[in-house]
Amino acid sequence: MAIDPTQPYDDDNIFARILRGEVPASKVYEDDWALAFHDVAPQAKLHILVIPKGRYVSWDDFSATASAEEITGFIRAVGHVAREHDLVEDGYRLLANVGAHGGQEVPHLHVHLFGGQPLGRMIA
Ligand code: IU
Repeated sequence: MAIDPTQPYDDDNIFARILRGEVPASKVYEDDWALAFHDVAPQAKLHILVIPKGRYVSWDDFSATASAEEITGFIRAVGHVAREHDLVEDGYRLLANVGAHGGQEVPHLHVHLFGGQPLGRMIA
């Protein structure tokens, strides 16, 4: 079910639990600002989720309230993961779903990183 991005952050959401180490995840990268792991239901040959370590429901509160350090650290982490997976030459796609129309299901900001194959032209 789609989430409401205007609701307060839920500390029991699945990605919060992954960040606390309570639920396992197939981690590919971690630093002070971000954690990246393989999506459990990949929609492309390579499908990684990158999440900030802070308590942000979506791109909305992250872009409005995160510190410059958090925003920079998170964006650099996304780029780092793409480079680490040799995706730059062939290209890749980033996607962040927000709320009901975006189809967001997990209420902790996550950027989908798709790659490893031609992805076509799509809006969703
Ligand atoms: P969305 O943007 O909120 O719709 O995407 C949520 C993603 O989280 C989706 O691709 C799921 O397959 C993925 N996911 C996961 O990787 N591990 C989980 O335990 C759960 C969802 I729940």
